[in-house]
Formats: sequence, C-alpha cells, structure tokens
Amino acid sequence: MKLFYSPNACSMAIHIILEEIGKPYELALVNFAEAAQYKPEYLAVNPKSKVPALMRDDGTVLTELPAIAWYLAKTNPQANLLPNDIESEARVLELLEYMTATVHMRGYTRIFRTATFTPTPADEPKVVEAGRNMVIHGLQILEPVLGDKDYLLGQYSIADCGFFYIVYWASRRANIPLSPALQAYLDRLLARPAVARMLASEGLC
Ligand SMILES: N[C@@H](CCC(=O)N[C@@H](CS)C(=O)NCC(=O)O)C(=O)O
Repeated sequence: MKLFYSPNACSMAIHIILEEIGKPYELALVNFAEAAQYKPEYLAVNPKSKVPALMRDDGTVLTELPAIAWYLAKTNPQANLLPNDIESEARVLELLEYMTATVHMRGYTRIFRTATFTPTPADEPKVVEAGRNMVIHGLQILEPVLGDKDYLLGQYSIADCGFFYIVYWASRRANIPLSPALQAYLDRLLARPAVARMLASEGLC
C-alpha cells in the first residue's frame, strides 16, 4: 500500500487512518512546490493531479478522500474506524462528503488558491473573504454534530480523521478562530499517537 501525499494537504486524513490501522505502508511525496502533481510521472498515478491517492498492493489506484477512507476502514475492521451499521456508515459518508466537497473545495480552496477563482488580482481579497465565510459556516454546521461528544459519532471514526484537517487548517493555516468546543476537539485529536506520528512524519511539529 502506498499513499501519495503532500505535507499539510488533505492527504493527512488518510495518513492518520493508515497510522491508526498500524500496518506497514509506504509514503510517496508529491512535491507541490515543484508542481509534481502536474508532471507525467504523477499523472500516470492520478490524472486528476490531486492527493490523496492510494496505490493498493495490486497496483490499482484509488482516489477521492471519502472513498479511500471508507475503503481502508472496511478492509481493516479490526481498527474500528467505522461503525458496522448502515445508518452510521451513511452518516460518516455524509460528513466526509460535506467536509471535502464543500468546506475544503469551496471554502479553503478560495483561501489557499485564491488566484484560480478570479482573473482580477484586485478581487482576490473578496474571494478570500468568501472562502473564510464558507469555512466558518461549515464549522457552524459541523460543530453541533459533535455536540458534547468526544468524537463526531461518539466513537472515533474516519469522520474524525477528515474533520481533523478541517479544524487543524482553521487553526494553523487560515487563522480562523475555533470555538472552545472545537479547540478541545482539536486538542483531543492532537493527543492521539497516530495523529502525532502523522504530524511528525509530515514535518509539521
Ligand atoms: N476531491 C479530492 C480533493 C483533493 C484535493 O483537492 N487535494 C489537494 C490538496 S489538499 C490537491 O491535491 N491539490 C493539488 C492541486 O490542485 O494542484 C479528494 O477528496 O481527494
């Protein structure tokens, strides 16, 4: 199993899941600073030019964060990263889809890749502002799902591995203040050994 990743990218969610599972895996750095995601070598792995991508032992590649997360949880039931009932699975997929497709793609991407949203540099502050508002709205949608539980579903799951990067980016990349409940949630996740190993491996601590 090989994870194609970039440090501090959303691939960190899958990196955490692999650490939680605890089986041997390889990491392959896709160097965004060198635009490696657009080079033929990586296009042969993932023509979408995105991380995460997971190469399985038979050489086939799985892309899209929610699909990879679900696949890893289902193929490693001993890791207990996905409750074994249809309603919970649907809720986990609902959460991961919202985090990646809405909060990340529509919100954070406006903040981090601003120039791709407007041809007019003078408009960029407005694009960033719109992105920030989308992330803040996303956190307002997701926080009540957490409620006063330790983790989104009560028990720790792949949904929390996804929510980790959403909350971590707010705090460490986008300077978006966290509510006390979300700060406590982030601290809880940071205290997990698998998260600490991921951060160390990605050079983030
Ligand atoms: N929908 C994809 C999105 C992945 C994504 O946007 N990844 C970013 C890193 S956080 C990326 O690879 N960006 C490279 C680029 O757009 O050039 C997923 O869920 O996996």
